[in-house]
Amino acid sequence: MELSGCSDPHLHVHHVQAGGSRQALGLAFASGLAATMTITHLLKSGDQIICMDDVYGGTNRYFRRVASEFGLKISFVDCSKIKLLEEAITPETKLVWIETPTNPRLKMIDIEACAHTVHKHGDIILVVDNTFMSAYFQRPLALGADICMYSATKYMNGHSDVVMGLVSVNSESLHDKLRFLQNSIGAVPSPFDCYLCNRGLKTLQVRMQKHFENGMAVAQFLESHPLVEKVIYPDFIPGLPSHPQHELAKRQCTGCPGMITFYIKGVLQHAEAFLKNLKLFTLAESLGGYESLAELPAIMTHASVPKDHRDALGISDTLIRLSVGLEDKEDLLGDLDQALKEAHRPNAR
Ligand code: P1T
Repeated sequence: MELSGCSDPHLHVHHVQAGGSRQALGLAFASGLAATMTITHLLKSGDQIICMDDVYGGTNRYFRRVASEFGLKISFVDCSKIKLLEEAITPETKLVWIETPTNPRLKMIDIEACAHTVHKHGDIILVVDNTFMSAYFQRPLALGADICMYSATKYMNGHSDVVMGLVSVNSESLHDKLRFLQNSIGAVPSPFDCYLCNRGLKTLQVRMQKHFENGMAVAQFLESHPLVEKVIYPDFIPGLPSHPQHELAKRQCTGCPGMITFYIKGVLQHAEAFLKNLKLFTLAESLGGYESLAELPAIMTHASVPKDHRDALGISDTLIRLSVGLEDKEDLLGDLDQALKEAHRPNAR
């Protein structure tokens, strides 16, 4: 993938599909959310959006509190259960929005099965937010999605110094509609951000391999840690039974990023003490950069999701999300170990 025409904010993204045979058409946006908003403008008042129930908190907030004000109907559905998706589709459904793996619960969704179900019903657009996997590990268009979207702020740029969104499509007419909307709305990135993102994309392959390696090491370490309740990682590790859908992960993706969520033993105070005591991991939102980050979705990235919705998804006060970076593996494990022990030290909180 290459961003071209950096002096022109209406960028083309040339995205070579898996196998290298087909070129997708792409557009770059001012942010991931700017891409989301522009895609949503394809719809009109009265149309229905079906959105995966577990998505980035900002996507949930945008659909629920902004798009709905413009007359769009929003339904949150667990699309990892294809039957539920099928049942939710109505004649008004015009867009199905999924993330896989989801943010933050890392549920996997079968993209091919979703595309099959959605396209049976006519002109519904299937969007896959591919932010977590990046173009390196997962190719949604090749699996039948209509739009592949990225917050390039994360892995695609990888250096935590750009805010940008990317979209790729196979259809020229869809591309032209999105390009018109992008131009009309003004949701364009700056030339300098395009320059930086191009720089980041050049090392996507080596970065993703290292995120994969470090992520697996951290998942394995946490899995066996006595102060950890449960680890969620769509693993590729034989014998690590942490994810119920790892067969799907193996079929659909060629690797895993450094995103791990886990439940720390104890209560909110233990989670807070753990985060406070981390030295190498930085307490921050965002993800996918070279540096390791940790956060508490319930009060940070997903605080805007209503509490009953969070509870139903299992986004509890002890659910911690890690974005494992490119640092030395042993340093990362050492930091997690000392912070877990510190959080559980009597009188430490
Ligand atoms: O931050 P922005 O470039 O606007 O992208 C929004 C976005 C879209 N999709 C996914 C899956 C995301 O994770 C995000 C942004 N997420 C965070 C900032 C976060 O910490 O989860």
